Amino acid sequence: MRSYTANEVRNVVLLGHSGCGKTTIGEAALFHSGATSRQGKIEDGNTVSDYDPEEIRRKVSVSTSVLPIEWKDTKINFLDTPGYFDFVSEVKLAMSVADTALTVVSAKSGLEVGTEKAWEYTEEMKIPRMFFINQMDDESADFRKTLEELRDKFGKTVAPLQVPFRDENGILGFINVIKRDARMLDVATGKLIKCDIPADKVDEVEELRSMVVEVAAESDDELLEKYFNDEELTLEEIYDGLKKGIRQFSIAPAIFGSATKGYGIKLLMSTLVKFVPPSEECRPSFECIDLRNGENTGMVRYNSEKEHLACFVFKTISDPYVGRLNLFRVVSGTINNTKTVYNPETDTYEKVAHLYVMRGKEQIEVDELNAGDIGALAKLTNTSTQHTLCSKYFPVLLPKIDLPKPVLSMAIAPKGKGDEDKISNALTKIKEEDPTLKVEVNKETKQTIITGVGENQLDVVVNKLKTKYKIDVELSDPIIPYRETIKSKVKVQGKYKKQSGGHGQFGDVWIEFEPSFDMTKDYIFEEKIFGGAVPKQYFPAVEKGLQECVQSGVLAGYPVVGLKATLVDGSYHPVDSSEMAFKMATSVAFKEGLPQAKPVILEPIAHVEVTIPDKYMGDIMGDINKRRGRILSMNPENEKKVIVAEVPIAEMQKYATDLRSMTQGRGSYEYYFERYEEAPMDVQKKIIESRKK
Ligand SMILES: Nc1nc2c(ncn2[C@@H]2O[C@H](COP(=O)(O)OP(=O)(O)OP(=O)(O)O)[C@@H](O)[C@H]2O)c(=O)[nH]1
Ligand SMILES: [Mg+2]
Repeated sequence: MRSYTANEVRNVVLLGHSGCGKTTIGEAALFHSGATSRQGKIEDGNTVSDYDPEEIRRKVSVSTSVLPIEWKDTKINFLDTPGYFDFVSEVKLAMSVADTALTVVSAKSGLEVGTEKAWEYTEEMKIPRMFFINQMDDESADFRKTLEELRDKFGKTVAPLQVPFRDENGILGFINVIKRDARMLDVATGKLIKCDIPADKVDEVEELRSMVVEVAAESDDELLEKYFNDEELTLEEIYDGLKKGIRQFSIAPAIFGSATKGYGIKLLMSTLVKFVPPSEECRPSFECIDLRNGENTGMVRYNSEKEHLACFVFKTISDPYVGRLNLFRVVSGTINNTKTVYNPETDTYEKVAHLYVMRGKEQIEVDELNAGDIGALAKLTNTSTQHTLCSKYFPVLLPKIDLPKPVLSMAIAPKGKGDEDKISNALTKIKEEDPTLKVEVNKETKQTIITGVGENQLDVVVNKLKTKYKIDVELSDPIIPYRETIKSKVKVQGKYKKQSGGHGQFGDVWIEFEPSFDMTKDYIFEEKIFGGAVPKQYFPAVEKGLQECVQSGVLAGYPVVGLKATLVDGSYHPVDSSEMAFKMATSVAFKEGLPQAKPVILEPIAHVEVTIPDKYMGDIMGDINKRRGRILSMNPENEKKVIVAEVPIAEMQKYATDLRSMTQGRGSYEYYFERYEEAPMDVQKKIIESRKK
C-alpha cells in the first residue's frame, strides 16, 4: 500500500444501531474496491472486521476495526464500530480519530435509538456526516418512512441524493436526484442499467431535488443569490454547495443501498471521495499541550506531513493470539520505521521497528505513514489507549477524550482451584484493551470486582477469559459492605477469669459503649480510670481487644463503626492479670454491651445522577422511589434532564441493565458512595437472616 497524505485520506467512522449493517458495508467496500477477493458474511463468521472469536460467536461487533480501502487515488479508512451501547467507548475513541461519520440506518427498522445517539455524538464532536440507508434489498425495506423519520428528527440537514423505487415486478432501481438519472437493476448480472424515470416518480424527484439544491445553495452566499433569482444552478455549483454544506455540518447527504447485495457501495465510496472533504480540510488542526516549556496549553498541530510528529493512540490490542498492538492516527508529521518515538505520558521512548496498516486483524507492513492516516505499531511496552506518541525534540500531549464511567459491578471468581493468579494476569490484559473496564480487589470482602458499562461488556470479559486464557469463571453480585453501629449508651462489665491450676488468668473491665456519631471511624477509645483500678500498662490491651471486636458486629458480623468506648473501671490481680486477660475481658464486655446498646445495621448510600430524555422522567422517578431512593433535584442539561438522587447501593446492583430497558438505551447514569445510613427495620431483618444461612 502506498503512502497517502492528508489531502488524499478520508477517515470514516461507521456509526449506527446494532444490526444496521456497518460491518457488512465495510466488508462490501473491501470487496468492491478490490481489496479482498470475496465478500464475507456475518452469518458465516468470516468478515474482515469481526474477526474476534467473541464477534463471530455473537454475530455482532464488540470492538472497532480499521478497514482501509483504496478508491480513485484516495484512501478511505473505514472505522467499523460496535452498535451495542456497552461498547460506546470504542465508538467515541474511533470518532476521535475520524474526520467524517457515516451513519448507517436500516431501511427495515428505520430510525432507531442507535441512530439518534450517532447523531448526538456527531453534534458533540462536530464532525461532517453522511447517511447510508441500508438493507434496501429486503422486501420490507421502507425508504420513504426511513427518510421521513430522519428528516423529522434531524431536520432538512438530511439531503437524499437518490430516490429508490421498485417496478411492478418488485425490481429495485435508483434515481440520482441531482442528475435526474435513473438506473434499474439487471437481475441476471446484478448491474444497474440506465432507464427512464418512472412517470409516478417524476414529481417526487423534483421535490427532493429542489430540497437538496436549496440546502446546497444555502451553504454559499453567491449560490444562494443565484438560487433566489430563480437561476438554475449548474451541476458543479450544486456539488460545490453540497461539499461546503457537508464541511459546515449543515448537510448530511443520504444515499441508499444494500451491503449484502453490493448496491450503492461503489457510489458510497465515490461520494466519500467526491463530496466529503479530505482529512486535511475536515480536521485542519488539533489542539494539544506543548511540553517544551512546562505545560503550555492552546497550541495546535496542523494535519500536515510537514509538521513535527504527533500520533494519538485510540486502541490497544493485547491478545494471546494477535499479540500486542497499538492503533493510532498520525495527527501531524510523518512516522517511519526508523524512528524512535517519545511517549510523554509514561516518559519513555518506543522504537518503531515495524510499522503497519491494519485491515481487520491483518497487519500490512508499510514504510511510512503521514498525517491524516491510521496505522499500528507492535510490541510497544509502555504505550496504551489515549497516549500520545511524538517527536522527542518537540513533545506535545494530545487531549484525552471522556469515556463513559463504568457502573455495573460484579464479583468474579474462578471455577477451578489455583486459577487465582492466572485470572488477575488475564484481567490485566483484557483491561488494557478496554479502558472502561475496572478491576479491583475489595479489601474487606476479598472479592475481585469487575466494573463495566453494561452486562454485555462483562459477558465478553467472561468469554474472553474462557476462550483466550482458558479460565472458567463465574460472576455473582458483589457482597454489599454493610456496617453496624449502636444508638444508645450502656455501661457493662467484662470479666475474664481462669483458674485451671498453676498460673491463672484475670482481667476485669467496666466499659461505657455509646455512639461516637463519626461513621468514618470504627471506634474512639478513651479511659477514665481513677486510682489505678486497671493499671496503665493494660490500657493498650483493652484497646487491642476493642480493635479486634469491631471487625465483626453482634448483629450480622459486619464491621462496627461510630463506636465510642470508655474504660471507666475494673480490677486486676497482681499475679494472674496479663495483657491477654484484659483483651479477653474487653471482648466479653463488647459481646455483653453491644446487644443492649440498640445495635443497628447501616447500609451504604450512593449519590446517583441519572441523565434521561424528558419523556422518561415519570418512569425513572417512580423507579427510584421503588428502590428506596430520595430525589434531591432535577436539572436540565442540554436536551435532557438530570435526576440527582440518593439510593441505597443494595438497590443499584442491576441498575445499568434496568435503566437501559426502561429507556431503550437512552438513559445513562453515574454514581458514587456517599455515606452510611441506618437501614429500615425490614431490610435489617433480611440482612441478618441472610447472614445466618
Ligand atoms: N438483507 C440485508 N441484510 C443485511 C444487509 N446488510 C447487513 N445485513 C444483515 O444484517 C445483520 C447485521 O449486519 P452487521 O453488518 O453485523 O450489522 P452491524 O451494524 O455491524 O451490527 P453491530 O456490529 O452489532 O453494530 C447481518 O445478519 C447481515 O447479514 C443488507 O443490505 N441487506
Ligand atoms: Mg458490526
